Parts: sequence; C-alpha cells; structure tokens
Amino acid sequence: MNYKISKKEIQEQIKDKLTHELSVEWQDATDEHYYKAVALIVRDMLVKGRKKFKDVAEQTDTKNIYYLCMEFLLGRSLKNNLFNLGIEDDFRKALSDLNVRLDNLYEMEPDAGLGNGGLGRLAACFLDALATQGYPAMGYSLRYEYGIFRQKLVEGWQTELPDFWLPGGQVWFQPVPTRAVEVHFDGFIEESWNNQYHVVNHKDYTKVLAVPYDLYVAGMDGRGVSRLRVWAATSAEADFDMKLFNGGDYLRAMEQNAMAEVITKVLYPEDNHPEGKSLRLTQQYFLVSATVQDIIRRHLFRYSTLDNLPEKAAIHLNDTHPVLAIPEMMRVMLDECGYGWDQAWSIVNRTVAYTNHTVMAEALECWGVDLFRRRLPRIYQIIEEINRRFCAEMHARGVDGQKVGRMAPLNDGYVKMANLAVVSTHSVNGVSKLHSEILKQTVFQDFYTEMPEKFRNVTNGIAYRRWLNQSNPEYADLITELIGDSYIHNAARLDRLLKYQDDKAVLEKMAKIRRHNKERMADYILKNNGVTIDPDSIFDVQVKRLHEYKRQHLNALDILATYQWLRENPSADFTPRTYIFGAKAAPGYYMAKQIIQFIVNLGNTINNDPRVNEKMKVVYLEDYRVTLAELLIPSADISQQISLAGTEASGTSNMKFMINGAVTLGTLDGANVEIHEAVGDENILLFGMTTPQVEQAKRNGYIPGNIYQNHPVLHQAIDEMGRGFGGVSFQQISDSLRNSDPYMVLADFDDYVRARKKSMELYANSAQWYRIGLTNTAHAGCFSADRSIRDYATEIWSAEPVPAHPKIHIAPSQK
Ligand code: 26Q
Repeated sequence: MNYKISKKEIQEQIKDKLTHELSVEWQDATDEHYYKAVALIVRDMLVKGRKKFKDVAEQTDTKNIYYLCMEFLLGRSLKNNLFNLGIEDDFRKALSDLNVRLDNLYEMEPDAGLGNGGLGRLAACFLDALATQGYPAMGYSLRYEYGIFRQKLVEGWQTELPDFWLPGGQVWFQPVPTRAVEVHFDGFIEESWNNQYHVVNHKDYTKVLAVPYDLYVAGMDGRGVSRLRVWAATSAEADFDMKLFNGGDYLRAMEQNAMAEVITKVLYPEDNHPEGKSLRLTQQYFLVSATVQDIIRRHLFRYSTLDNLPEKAAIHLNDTHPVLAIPEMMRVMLDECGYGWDQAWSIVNRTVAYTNHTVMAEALECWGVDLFRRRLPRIYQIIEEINRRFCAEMHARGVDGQKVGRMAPLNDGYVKMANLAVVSTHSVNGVSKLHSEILKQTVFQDFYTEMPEKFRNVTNGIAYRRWLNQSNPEYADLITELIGDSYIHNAARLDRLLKYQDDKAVLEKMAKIRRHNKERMADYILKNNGVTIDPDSIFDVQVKRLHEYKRQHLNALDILATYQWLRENPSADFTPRTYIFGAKAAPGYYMAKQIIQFIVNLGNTINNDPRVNEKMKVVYLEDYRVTLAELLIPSADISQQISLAGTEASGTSNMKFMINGAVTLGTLDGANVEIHEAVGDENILLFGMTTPQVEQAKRNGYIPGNIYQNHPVLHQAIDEMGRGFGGVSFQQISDSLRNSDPYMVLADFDDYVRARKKSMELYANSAQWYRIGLTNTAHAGCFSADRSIRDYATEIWSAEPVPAHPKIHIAPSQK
C-alpha cells in the first residue's frame, strides 16, 4: 500500500479539516486544532487502508484474528501512525510551512491509558505486529471514559486523579452506531419444549446498548491495518426514555441512562489482584457479549453458517478477563442459531485459545456463584452444563474425584475463570519459557497431566519500531547507518551489529547518543521534580507497576544501605548514580503506597544531604505512563528486573530497555531467563535465587528474622526505615521484612548488592559498557512482537497472513 501524499495535498487537507470539522480558520488555529486536523487526516487514510486490506483478505479468504482484552494501553497514536505509514517527514515539512511544529502537535495528544500495565501494553504492541505481519485482525475492548488514573504524589503519598482523556483522544475513534448491539443482564430464565426444541426465554432482563468506536493502527509500511473496536455502554431504552420524559419522569429516565453508562465509565486500576466486584463482572460480560455478537454477525454475513468458524476465525482470550466469551458463544449458538450442544461445543473449542499472564494463585479470577447467577442467569446455566459435562467426562476417564474438583469450572461456590478457560479452549499458553513451565507444574498441573497437548509457550514481544526507532531516533539512525534498514522489518537482523562490538568509533557514538538522551531526561526531571541530576551518572531505572513481588523495596533498601555507608565514608570511591523509579500502585494497595512514600521520602533526604548528594540522587517520576516510558527508556544505563524468581510471568519493559542498549540487572525470572540465553553471562548482571532455590528455601522454612539479626548492614537499614524519613515512619514495611518477607528481599539482598557493585566497575570503562549495550541490542531481535505474533499464528491460530498484495495508491483527496 502506498500512502504517499504531496505537501500541497497535506496543506489543503489540513485547512479543510480545520474549517469544516473544527470550525476554525488555519490562521487562527492553535496547536490543539492542528493536532486534531492532522489526526483526522491520518484516520481517513487508515480507514481507507483498512478497507483495501480487508478486501484483499476477503478475496484470499484469509483467517481473521480476534483479540479480546479488557485493556489496550495504546499511549499516543499520531507519531506511530505517521512513522509506520512513512509520511512523518512529509507532514513535518507541510506543517512547517504553516509555521507549525509537528513535535509540538505530538505533545497535544493525551495517552490513551486504557490499561494498567504489561498486559494492556502487550495487547497494544500486538495490534501493531498483527498489522505489520499482514494478519487481518480486530482487537476488542471497552471505551473507558476514564483510563488509568493520573498519579499525583502529595508529600510522597500517592493520590489518584481522574484521567478524562476523551477530549484530545477521541479523534482517533470513529463511532459506528449502525453496529450497536444489545447486552442483557439480570432477569430470569423460562424454559419450555416446542416440537422437541428446547426453547429458552430470558425474561425481565435489563437492556444495555453497546455502541462501537473504531480505532485503526497502521502496520509498518501500511501493509496491513489493525482495527481496535471498543464498546461504549449507553441506555438501550431510547423510546422508553422518551415515554418517561414525556410522562414527566425526567429523573427516572436520567437514572436509567446513568446506570447503563456507568458500565464503561472507568478502568479498574487493580492489576494482578482481582476483586469480586459486581461492576467488574458486568464490564466483562458487556465486552464479550457485544464482541461475540459482532464476530458472529460478521461471520454469518459472509458464510451463512458457523460450521466453518474454526477455519475462518481465531478468537484469542488475553487472560481470563474475557473468558465469558465461551458461554456467550454457546448461548448464541444454542438459543439463537439452533445448534445442539455437542456441535456448538466443538466449534467453540476449536476457535478459542487462552493466554495466562500470572502464576500467583491469588491473582486467579473467581466469582461468587450468587452474584454471578443473579447478574447473568443464562450464562450461569451454561457454565453449569459445561461443568457437569466436564466432570462427567473426567469421572468416566477414572480421574480422582478431588482432582476433578480442583479442575472444575464450578467449585466451592465459585465460578473459576481459569478452569473455565482451560476446559473450554484448544490452547493454553504462558508468556515466557519459564512461566509456561511453571504453569504446567503449579496452577495447571492437574490439567497438564490430563491434557498435555493443550499447553504451549509464546514468549512476549514488543513493538520495537515504537520503542526503538520512534523513541530513540538517534540510536536507530546509527544502527541504520551501520547495518542498513532491513532490521526495521526483520528484527533478527539486529545481530549484524555484533561485528561492531569492538569498534571504538561506534561505541563512542553510542555513548554520545546515550548522553544526549540522558540530558533530555535530566531536563524533564529538573522541570518536573525540581531535582538537578548529573547526566554522567549511572541512570539506574526501575519502572513498572508497584507490587511487592516486583521488589521495588529491595532496590530501595539497597539505596538506603548505600546512603548509610556513604554518609559515613563521604570520600569513598563511588561512581555517581541516579536511581530512577516510576510506578503506580493500585489505589487500595496500602503496602504499595507506603513503599512509594518510603522511596520518595528517602529520596528527599538523600537529595538534600550534602554529604552524599554529589554521588547519589533518587528520583520518583510521577504518573509513569507510556509516553514517559518513551522518553525514559532510551536514557537508561541499567534496567532493574528484580522480581523474586518464579513470580513475574514475563515482563516486557526488560525487552524495551534491552533493545535500547541498557544492561539488565535482574533475577532469573520471566523473560529475563531468555534475555540471559540470548546475550550470555558476560552481557547481563544476574543475581539472586533461581526458582528451584526459592522453592527449596521456602520448604526449609524461610526465617527473615535470622538474616536481619546476623547482618549488620541490613539490620541498620531496616532499623532506620522503621524510624522513618521526612517525619514518617515506615514501620509496616520494616516489620513485614523482618517478620515474613513474603518475596524474600533479605535472602537476595547480598547478591543484589554484589551485582550492583559489578555494574559500577563495568560502567567505569566506557568502551566495555557500550560493548555490552550494543550486544544487548544485537540480540534483542527475538523479543519483537512480530516474532510473538508469528508464533501465535503458526502454533495456535493456524493462520496465514494475507499474501503480499499489489501497491495501490490512496491519497486522502481521492474520496
Ligand atoms: C482482574 C479482575 C478484576 C480487576 C482487575 C483484574 C486484572 C487487571 C489487570 C488482573 C490482572 C491485570 C494485569 C496483569 C498484567 O499486566 N500481567 C502482566 O502481563 C505482562 C504481559 O504478559 C507480563 O509481562 C507481566 O509479567 C505480567 O505481570
């Protein structure tokens, strides 16, 4: 597909959009107007590109991929689309003639923060890769009016502000009211028999209307375009409302509206910690019911039967959050399409696959049966039948009763979402090699013994064109200068960098670029934190959601111990270091919020202590989000990936840092294991227990108090933590470390300190440091989302991309 557009065309289009859609003349328009005008032009191009792509997909009868996820953490769209379509320079020049700077327009765009962290960002990266690889794909999600909250730190304490992103963000979304569908809740089920047909009647239900909004994501070179369809909830009772209005019952009419609209009002900000809230269940069913109806409508329109659904469509469940798609598909096939159970079940099973993103038992979703049955009576009945048949089959196979209970979708008064997912899908995968192995040995062990053929691994990947080319353009240019630009399509080619490992000139250029990126970051920090940092210091970065298992407090504890030591030895030899944190905590996660405040207050103390503050600085970045990650990651020297082994499913920022040439300081957890395999011992700083060692230590009876008693450095640090900083005591964190230390911070402490010291030695020799960095970039190719998507396509979806198609000129003026 060719998206070439002349400067003159761009300028005409912009003026046209400004006048006709934004009601402002170009001479009077602000950057915000220009941003919206450009976004609308790009959107038009994408809509046309998608149409062409869809036409080719249909002509070639290519399988469709449907990716269901409660979260898509998109960040900004404008730069990504201009870059992928290869028209960024054209727009830059056209705007410059109008005295407008494209880079200023980028800043006008709010992040679409429709996700919490890793899982939602992965979904966004996959849309890019699906398009680039040429798979016709749709993501399905919800149009939250408020995305992930904006974090404000008040005296170190996290407070949450609403993220009303729609005013600047909605230009990317095209409403499609003709495709709205109804979703039904509550009520009761009436069953009867009519000529041997089982008739199911859902009575007295509450109707909610799901209205789709579509956003398009261009793949590299615009070969393919992915569509993300998000559903907004609104009252389905328009005429009923009118009756109420006319009858004077204004308030009741408004109330009904508000009740419907609350469903897609806000993203739940808890990750890895589900709570059984009724509204969350409502959101989940709302997503899957609208989505399943949409998929089935599309399929029937084209094929007039669902018999061939598994050949023509793959439906992917990103975690258990959309798992109710399974009973919903069964409902539509049984109650509305006249299928019998066995045939419907076979179709569903062969169409749907599931990815797990967590190993922690407490993060597995389950719903109390009472709530579930009341809200979703028909879906509950279907789950009961799935459960009955599954248990019968297992009993018939001679499986032990207790084991059947552990695997059952319904057990102990709960709907077990992960069990429902494994029972009902043809494929279950983890997101890194280690994680996929752990799944088979722990949470899904029973299933693995009964149905080993379902289990796979697909290691996560990143949209590296965003994370390398767009966010670190100078480094990307250097790479292109050295090895050409084929790596932009084929990340594996990055390995051609290896031959420059010992090229002093190249390593010096790399150092210069890093230094430049660090200066940019230092400017941001001065402006936002009021802290001056030294761009020559080591930038040691830990950014991710705040969770005890991710062990930000291990990092902080070492900073405190280092501070104590430097305070006593102010003239000691110490390479200056800037410790950078960024993390949001779930609003109700009290311990996590205390850890944030501990880091902030400790940082203030250190930054203001003249004995040490030439050597160490601690910066807590407020409101860490996609756009801030894009600024920060290219400036990092060290990537902290320090979760307790066996707890982080994969991690994906580890891959983003790596491709930008940072050195991983991490445990053998998640995808760090594969990063280590890729780069070798010399190019990573590993520390800490391995997963089997963690298990062994737990079996031996881990007693953190013993370590505390016998370790003067830790003892002193934990005691000072308890006494507090900035007038706040952090007794609860210090008590937890001494008494239970569930994530074994104390056990891994010494080795962490050792690895961090080693990083200082390596950094001292610049050529050595950048040699490691370049080697990391060279081996990062296997962590591209393109590769992940090809793995999904071949191993799970049995899907082929659309064949390369003829180049077709589309210009926005050719309407
Ligand atoms: C569930 C029910 C109710 C409310 C919230 C949730 C919920 C929401 C988000 C549960 C979990 C999440 C997000 C999980 C997540 O981001 N997991 C991360 O997924 C990444 C992509 O695979 C991995 O790299 C990370 O290791 C994993 O932690």
